[in-house]
Amino acid sequence: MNRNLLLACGLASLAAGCTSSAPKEEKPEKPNIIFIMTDDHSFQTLSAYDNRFIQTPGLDRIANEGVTFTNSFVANSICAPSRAVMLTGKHSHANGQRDNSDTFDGNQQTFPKLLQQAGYETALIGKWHLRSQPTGFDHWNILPGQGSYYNPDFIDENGTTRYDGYVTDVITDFSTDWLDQRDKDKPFCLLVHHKAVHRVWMPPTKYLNEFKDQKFPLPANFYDDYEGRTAAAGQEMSIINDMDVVYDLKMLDEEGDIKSPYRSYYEKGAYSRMTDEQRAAWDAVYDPIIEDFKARNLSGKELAEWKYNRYMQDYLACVKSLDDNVGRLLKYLDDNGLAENTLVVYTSDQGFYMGEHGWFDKRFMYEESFRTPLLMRFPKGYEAKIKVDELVQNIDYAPTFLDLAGVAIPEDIQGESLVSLVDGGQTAEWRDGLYYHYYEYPGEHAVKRHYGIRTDRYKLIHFYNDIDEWELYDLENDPSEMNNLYGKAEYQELADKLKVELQKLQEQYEDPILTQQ
Ligand code: SGN
Ligand code: CA
Repeated sequence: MNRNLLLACGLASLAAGCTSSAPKEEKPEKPNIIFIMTDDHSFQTLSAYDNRFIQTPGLDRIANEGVTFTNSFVANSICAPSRAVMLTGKHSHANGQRDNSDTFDGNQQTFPKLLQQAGYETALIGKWHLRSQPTGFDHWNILPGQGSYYNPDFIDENGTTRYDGYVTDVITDFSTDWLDQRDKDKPFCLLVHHKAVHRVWMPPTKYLNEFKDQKFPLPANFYDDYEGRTAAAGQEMSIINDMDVVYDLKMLDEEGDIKSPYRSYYEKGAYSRMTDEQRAAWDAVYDPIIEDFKARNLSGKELAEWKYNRYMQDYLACVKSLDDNVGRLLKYLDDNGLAENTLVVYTSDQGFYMGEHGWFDKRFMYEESFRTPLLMRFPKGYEAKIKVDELVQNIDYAPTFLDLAGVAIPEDIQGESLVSLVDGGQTAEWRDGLYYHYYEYPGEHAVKRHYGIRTDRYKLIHFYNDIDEWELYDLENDPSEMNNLYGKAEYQELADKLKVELQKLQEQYEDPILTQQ
């Protein structure tokens, strides 16, 4: 078992060899569940995982009082597919949501429906992005599509309504409002699904100055030349080439000297939603940045690094507001006597590049986007304060929730309950390989279709469709995945072995791609 028991043991119990078995409190039979998910939140910007860039005390509280999954991954690193994976506990081919353009089949089995049948009151607030109307929720209030940062529209059964405020605050307000007025005789399951920190990373006005003057260390592979990696070379998610100074980085000068094909998307979409007061606060910070940017007339590496820093400054300010709001929700649970009988889960729909390989966005099976943060604070009675190092994936969330709620896990669910990794220690049979499959090509950011396997040390990826290329990485010696070992004679045996394991996973999960190879 890989659990880091050091964290589990207080000093006193360490002295006693950590065998002390103080009688555990009784577990709640049907604990409440709060499933907080953000959009595009990288583990690099959550201090429980990595504290180089920002401190996130609100989120870290879940880690400190609960479980940090150190090897948490997604099945398909893109929004709508990730959401469908989580709702169903099944890989994308099995739930039908392969990419963002598919419409989720809301008639299928999902964990909210199963919890509802078991007597839970269920609610969904925030980003949904699955096109079809939510099913399995007693209450839902969702953003249309990607939603807006400022004064967002929400859709519920009665139609669309615009609300004042900043989206992360509004979603949290709606969540606590729902908790206030829920049926208190029932256990609840609340999905709090944030828009933040999705592109175009618009911070709340109160945090516009927070990171404004900070410079961040460039990732060592920021100027990656993608040698030996054809698909990586062909992407369109590079900070240098694809990040737009007006659209992404808000350099909307009044004179229109800064040219951009996306100027009006930002101006008419995001920027124009602000109230006069919000816009005045926004301009007070951005106008001097715009003037300075124009005066410097940057190019080459100077421009690239200026873009990287501005991106980080905006992104981190969005994370800060998210962190405040998670802290606020946790405080609500404290103040309302709900902390002890509620599972609190924090995750993102996938990871994100903070300039590694020169990128923003996600999609690839490389570590930064394949991984996702996963923190869980269990209800009383469960072993808490541990790290779990086993390979876990977002197919595992649905069975975990069902398991905790005492609901039988249907046979067709492909994930495994994580409860045994946390409590009970029956981990001998845990998986030693993860399966991944990404489909959105042709599409925005031009990431080729690919599938692959990751073990604790190695990763084998096959890019297919209009190319046929394999990549093999030794994550121990090459954690940044710069050196494709596929095709090298000394790694042939390893590649062959991994191909067999990959095929076994495709058989196990019944991915139809297997028959097309
Ligand atoms: C939008 C973004 C993309 C992003 C996708 C998917 N472009 O289309 O940069 O990759 O969403 O993101 S934007 O111009 O609209 O910002 S996802 O998280 O919803 O899958
Ligand atoms: Ca996303």
